[in-house]
Amino acid sequence: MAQDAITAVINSADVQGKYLDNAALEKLKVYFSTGELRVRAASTISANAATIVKEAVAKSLLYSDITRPGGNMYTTRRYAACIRDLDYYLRYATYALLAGDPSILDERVLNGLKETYNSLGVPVGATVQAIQAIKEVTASLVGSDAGKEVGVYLDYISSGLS
Ligand SMILES: CCC1=C(C)/C(=C/C2=NC(=C\c3[nH]c(/C=C4\NC(=O)[C@H](C)[C@H]4CC)c(C)c3CCC(=O)O)/C(CCC(=O)O)=C2C)NC1=O
Repeated sequence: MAQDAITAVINSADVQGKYLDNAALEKLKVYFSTGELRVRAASTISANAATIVKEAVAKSLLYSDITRPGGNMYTTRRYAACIRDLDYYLRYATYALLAGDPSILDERVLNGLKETYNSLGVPVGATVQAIQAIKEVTASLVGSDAGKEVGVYLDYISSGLS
C-alpha cells in the first residue's frame, strides 16, 4: 500500500508497539511545516503540467536521433506515448510531493516499468534526460525550495528506471 509521511512513521511505531519517538516526531514536524509549500507547488504544477512537459521535451529530446526515423519517438503514436509517459512521471511525482513519501511511485509507476521499456526498446537514458529536464523546468516555476522537494521524487523515478 502506498503510504504518506504520517502513516510511514505511525506504521513503524506501531510495529514496535510504541508511541512516536523524538526522531519520528521531528519528521512529522518537518512534514507539517513544509505542508503549505507542497500544496502551493502542486497547484502550480497542475496548472502548468502540459507546458512543463512540452518545455522539457524541447530541452532534452527534440531534434535528436530519437525523434527521427528509426528513433523510438518517431511516428505520432510513439511521440504521444512518450509525452503521456512524461506526464505520468510529473503527476505521480506531484502526488509523492504531497504525500512526502515515494512509495506511491514504487506501487503505481515503477512496478514492471523497466521490463516494459526494455521489451519495447524505449531508451532509458533518454527518458532519464527528459525527467531531469522536467526537474529543471519545474524548479524554475515553483522556486528552488519546492523544486528541490519535487526533484527528490523525479530523481526517485530516474533511479528506479536506471
Ligand atoms: C502510470 C504508470 C504507467 C507508465 C509509466 C506507463 C508507461 C508505458 N509506456 C509505454 C510505451 C512507450 N513509452 C514511450 C516513451 C519514450 N520513447 C522515447 O524514445 C522517449 C525517450 C520516451 C519518452 C520520454 C514510447 C515511445 C512508447 C511506445 C513504444 C511502442 O509501442 O513502440 C508503455 C507500453 C504500453 C503503451 O504503449 O501504452 C507503458 C506501459 N504506463 C503506465 O500506465
